[in-house]
Amino acid sequence: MLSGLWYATGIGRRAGLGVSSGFRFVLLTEPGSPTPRSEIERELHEASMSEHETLPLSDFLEYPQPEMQARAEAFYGEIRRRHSLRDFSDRPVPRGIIETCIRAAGTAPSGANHQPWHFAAIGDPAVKALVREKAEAEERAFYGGKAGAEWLEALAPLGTDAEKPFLETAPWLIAIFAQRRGGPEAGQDLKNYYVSESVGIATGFLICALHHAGLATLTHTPKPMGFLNEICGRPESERPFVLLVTGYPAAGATIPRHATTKKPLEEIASFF
Ligand code: IYR
Repeated sequence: MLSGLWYATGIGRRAGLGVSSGFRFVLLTEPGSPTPRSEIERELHEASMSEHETLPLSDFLEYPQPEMQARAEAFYGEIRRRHSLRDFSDRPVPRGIIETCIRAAGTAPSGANHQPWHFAAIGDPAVKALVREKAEAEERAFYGGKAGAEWLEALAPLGTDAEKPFLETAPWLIAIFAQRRGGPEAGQDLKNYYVSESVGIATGFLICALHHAGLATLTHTPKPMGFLNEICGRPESERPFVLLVTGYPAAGATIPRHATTKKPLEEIASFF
């Protein structure tokens, strides 16, 4: 009989404290208690795990299996039409579309649900011009030799160079920042976990959301891109993760053939 345990949980409930408001168990055992401490601690752990609030899973949709297969194929058909684009049109894209796509990205799973990301959407032509200026300065050094021969050779089939006119032409640049510290609620300063993984997943969601909405994208990574902190007014504790360029393709836009060859299933997957 774990009287200490039940006493502690009883206090928590009476005081109306939930786990989310920082409830802590206090071990209240008499010296010489017949229950070993390790057992009490195990019970306390289990009790604290079951203290978290739950909701019924109410929005899962189940499909008959043939429909699942058809849906999987339809999505594959959709996503394989996404290509990294460098020839953007200056045709405007309403801010509301970008906002909704960012909301979609914000639903991504993250370490301890800390959502360690910030999306700075740049539509102001003067700010885009500044981003272009700073990015091209870094890229000139990169393509001028800083990258090293092997990297430049790997990039050759893409035909990229230090000129980044799309940074001004495209209607939106979304600078994505990874937050080392934060928390599940705004204004917190806790340690974040699996930051790169989380921000990578959210970026993937954003790319899919923009594509699904009918926009082209480019994951652009000027290196280094610390200048984005200054331009976007983000603190040093945030690391620029990627600059996502989005908008409509220019008339007659092309893509490098090299980027369209994808590894077959047999090469990228194994089943056990
Ligand atoms: N940051 C450069 C170089 C570049 C690097 C990789 I890896 C790419 O897949 C593409 C480009 C640039 O954006 O041009």
